[in-house]
Amino acid sequence: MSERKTMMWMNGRLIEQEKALLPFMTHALHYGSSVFEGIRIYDTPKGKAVFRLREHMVRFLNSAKVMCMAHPYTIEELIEATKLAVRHASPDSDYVRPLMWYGENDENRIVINPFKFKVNVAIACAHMGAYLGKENMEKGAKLITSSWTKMANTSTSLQAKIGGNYVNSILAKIEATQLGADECLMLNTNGTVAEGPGENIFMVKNGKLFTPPLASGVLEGITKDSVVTIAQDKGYQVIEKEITRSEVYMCDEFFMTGTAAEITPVRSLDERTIGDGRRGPITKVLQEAFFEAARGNDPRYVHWLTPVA
Ligand code: PPE
Repeated sequence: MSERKTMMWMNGRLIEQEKALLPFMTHALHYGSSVFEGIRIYDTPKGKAVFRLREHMVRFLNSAKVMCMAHPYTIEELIEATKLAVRHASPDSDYVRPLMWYGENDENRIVINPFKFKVNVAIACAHMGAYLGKENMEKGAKLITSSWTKMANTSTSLQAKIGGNYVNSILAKIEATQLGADECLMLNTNGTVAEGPGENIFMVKNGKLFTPPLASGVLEGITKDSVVTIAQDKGYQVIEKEITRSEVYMCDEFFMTGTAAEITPVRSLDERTIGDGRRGPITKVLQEAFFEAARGNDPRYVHWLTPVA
């Protein structure tokens, strides 16, 4: 067994992850005032590569902007920092977690206003594996509709990946787990389908793909964008429209997309079997094409990969 320490990047330098201890008065710990990203690392014929790194860093900086976080980093510096962190990560790492958060203030004051609090930035790597279980990548996940409504676009910035937003996802995930489901589907305040706790969603009906627009209360997913690109390149029509819960019961195929979830098929929602109750044919085509792209085997999409070697 290797004794190698797990390294991460924090505030400009590489440190041992076990030494990244945070003060109790960290603002983000009390109020969720952090922003984050999740990025995949794939093994490609040219070694380890980071998938759509620049797009993730653009969203990271936009999330920080929404939270009015003042930090000294350019996108180029954060890209280099990520590459450095990945190079020093343990070999089983397949996921990167950049995090920016409001830390302490100098006066040890407890206040919601974050402006006097120091902004920290860190990038750590970890092993993620198959987010909703390896066998569900073929079998399909079992979903319930959450009794928790997805927060509204008027309650918070849903296009920013803000730590505190995820309390909504945590409550939904707890419910799904307690009820024996793999994951849940969240409806928005209008009662239409938004997304999963950490995934965008796609419905297939009569050979066409449907996915909810940003107005439905969803994160602008980078995996979603990859799937739309691949699907359109294969000649499928992709339509953004509001989707009802019943439409999902009656659709031909349903799948979830996300950096962690990649493309995970769904076999049932609220005990209603979707399609044939397993990964549908279009889902399979898109899932295989996605992995070919992510693993650097499709020249059309190699620009999505940043080699780290
Ligand atoms: N919606 C939400 C709410 C979300 O958190 C994610 C990513 C997505 C959609 C898909 O976005 P993208 O990764 O850009 O395709 N969720 C991240 C966090 C998961 C976690 O458990 O932590 C992820 O997939 O990395």
